[in-house]
Amino acid sequence: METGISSITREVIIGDGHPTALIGERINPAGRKKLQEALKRGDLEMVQREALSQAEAGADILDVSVGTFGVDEVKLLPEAVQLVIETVDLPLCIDSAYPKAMEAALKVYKGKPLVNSVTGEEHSLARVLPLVKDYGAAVIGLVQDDEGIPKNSERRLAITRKIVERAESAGISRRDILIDCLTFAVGADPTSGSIVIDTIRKIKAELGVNLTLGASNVSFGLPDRSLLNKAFVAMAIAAGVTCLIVDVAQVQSAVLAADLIMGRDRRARRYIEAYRQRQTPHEQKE
Ligand code: THG
Repeated sequence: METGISSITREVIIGDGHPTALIGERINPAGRKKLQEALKRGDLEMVQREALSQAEAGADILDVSVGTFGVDEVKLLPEAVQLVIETVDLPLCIDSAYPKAMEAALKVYKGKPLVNSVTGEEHSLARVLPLVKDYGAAVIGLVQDDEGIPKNSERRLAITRKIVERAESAGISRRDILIDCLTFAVGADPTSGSIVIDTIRKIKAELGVNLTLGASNVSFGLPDRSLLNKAFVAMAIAAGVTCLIVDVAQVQSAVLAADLIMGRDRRARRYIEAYRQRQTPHEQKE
């Protein structure tokens, strides 16, 4: 199963046998006061800087979210998308809970983006799936429905079945669906990590779709977040995710290691190349 996402000039293939695709999470005001204030003023300079630094760090795709209190997303999201596509040539993952803002952003995008996201809730399926179809996008499906987010993998799998069925009947190919098993902080609920790992395995075995994960949520509120995030991305890759929404600079080393261990980096080419780039000129001489 392969999902293709594209900008005008680049295509990223998500699937087994390919390196884990990394979606840079940092164009997102959640938990970031300065970015929130800038977005409220309509100032997109930080957005542009985050686009450049994440591309430099090796992101394959960039998530773009401007959702915060006091921002008109219908106006600002397309402006942010426009600026990011003028700044870097990576494909984008357009992140908004508002279908109107999503549509405004899809209108300015060029290529095949990822829509983040649809849920199993009726209102979401009804509004978002037609947009995905009309604009020829791919979509992230979240395992949430009108009853909420289930605490067990069987019901998360059932919501996935529903999303896949409804997307297929809306004319969207199964290839263009990525399922996100939804990560919550392990500091708040000690079962939230294992539910995700368990659900990934079940969905992969039954439906074969590509899977993504907003992995950084696992470490909210705990010290040494990067250690937890790195351990979690490695486990998620072993369980079968093919794409991750992460702080790329933070977890890339763990992703490269996990990809190599899981046979997704033939002849260790990417791992060795990254290792070489980390060496100082002095060490390289030896
Ligand atoms: N699934 C999908 N989309 C998502 C998420 C998901 N989009 C949003 C989010 N979750 C993923 N993005 C982030 C972005 C930032 C952080 C976590 C997830 C984060 N921010 C720090 C904080 O809040 O403490 C601040 C970072 C900083 O200051 O540098 O952790 O799950 N489909």
